[in-house]
Amino acid sequence: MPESAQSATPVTFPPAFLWGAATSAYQIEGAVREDGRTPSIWDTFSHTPGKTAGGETGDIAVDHYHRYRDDVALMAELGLSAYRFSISWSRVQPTGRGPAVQVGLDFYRRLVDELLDKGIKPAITLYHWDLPQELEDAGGWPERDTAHRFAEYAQIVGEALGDRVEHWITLNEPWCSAFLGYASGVHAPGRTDPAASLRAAHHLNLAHGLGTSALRSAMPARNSIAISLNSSVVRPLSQTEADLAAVRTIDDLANGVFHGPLLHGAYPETLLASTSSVTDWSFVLDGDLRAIQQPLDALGLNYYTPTLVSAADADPKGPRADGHGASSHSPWPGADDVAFHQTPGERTEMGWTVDPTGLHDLIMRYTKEAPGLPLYITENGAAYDDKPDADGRVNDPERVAYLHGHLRAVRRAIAEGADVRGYFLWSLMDNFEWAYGYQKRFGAVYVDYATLARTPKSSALWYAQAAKTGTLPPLETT
Ligand code: IFM
Repeated sequence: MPESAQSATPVTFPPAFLWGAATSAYQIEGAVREDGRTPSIWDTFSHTPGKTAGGETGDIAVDHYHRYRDDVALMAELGLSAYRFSISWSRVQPTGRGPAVQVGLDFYRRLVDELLDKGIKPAITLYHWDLPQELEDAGGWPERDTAHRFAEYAQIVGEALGDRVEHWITLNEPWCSAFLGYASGVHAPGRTDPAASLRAAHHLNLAHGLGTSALRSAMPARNSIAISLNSSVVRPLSQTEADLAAVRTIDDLANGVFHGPLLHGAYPETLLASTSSVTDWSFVLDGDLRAIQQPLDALGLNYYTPTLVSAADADPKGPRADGHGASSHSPWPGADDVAFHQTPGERTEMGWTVDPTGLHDLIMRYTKEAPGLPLYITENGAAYDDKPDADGRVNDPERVAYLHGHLRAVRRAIAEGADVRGYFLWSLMDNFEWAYGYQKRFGAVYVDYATLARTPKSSALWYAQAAKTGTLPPLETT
């Protein structure tokens, strides 16, 4: 039976399950020049002509910096038990090094206090792609020093907020930072250098390891430290040896490059072999792998859609259908012999196929790969072309069905023994969708970009009912 199918049996989650929503700083805060904040790579990138749809930027975004109290009140009305947000590094440490700006930290102190006051657990992501521009000017993630700078920043934020925030995530989707930022260039800083992207991946791993140690030294031991990976569910077009080899190549570049060192203390041999024409990996220094493999308290999984691959046919230069934006440069170093295919089925506004079985498979994979490690779904959601009706209501039945199907997949995995402790829908509200600007709406809450007014969509009301009761409401009540 498909995951999205109805069933008469109520789908109920464990009582302690966290019902959350997620956002990130650059996508929602705005106020980019206030209180000492300096540009991040995303300010620079979005202000560079031709980099984002319509030249849109996060200058104002959805003005959360000024409206955070109302946004938290809305979360409380929706019955959320947790809220995942990220810290803008350059608001806290404008040059990416040295002492913190207290006024920058104060914004996050107020946000955290507001959340705690409403009984909502804050979950902090330290890095969601907005590297201080000064650090990029010094070489960015391909430079080893950036990992040390991250550890210093983690220490500052851990000391400031570790007494009241239990859930910590070092990095969000380092795959995007490394490969969309430095290989395909569709994300900031927009570089197209495959060797640099692999260096970046390693230094992001190192940043996670050094940052985790810094957080542990700065905070009470009860706090949980995790990383959020956008681990791909990579499937073969056919069962031929060549297509299965293509799966191996992409799985290594999407997943193994991170979970190898994080969970097992080594990069996969097959990854080192498939990328040998790109780099010799001599940037991995003695002791790095030990520094990276810090004990984790949890693993965050971000899932949207599966990836379908095969061995490349005679025309490997044809359009790539890997769903990661338009660029003539591949985000997959050393994988020119792999072709990407659209998975069949219904698609979201991003062109991403709706397939909850991928989420189930991902959870079960990490249940086996990292036995005993609690899992959180730190992002899952869909963009649709939502519009208010004549009465100002925003009805988004497709998103309700998406959430319903994926939450059922999570519940099925729990029933099969997976330790999934919470789910954060992406996103709380419509926001700046990176290179797509404001054209893709992922929010459960609609934002009118002319007035910045917030209106919960029908999916937010559906999700609120699930959060408040711990049971998925049937689809027909929405
Ligand atoms: O909006 C992004 C988010 O910042 C990271 N994960 C994927 C989302 C949708 O593209």
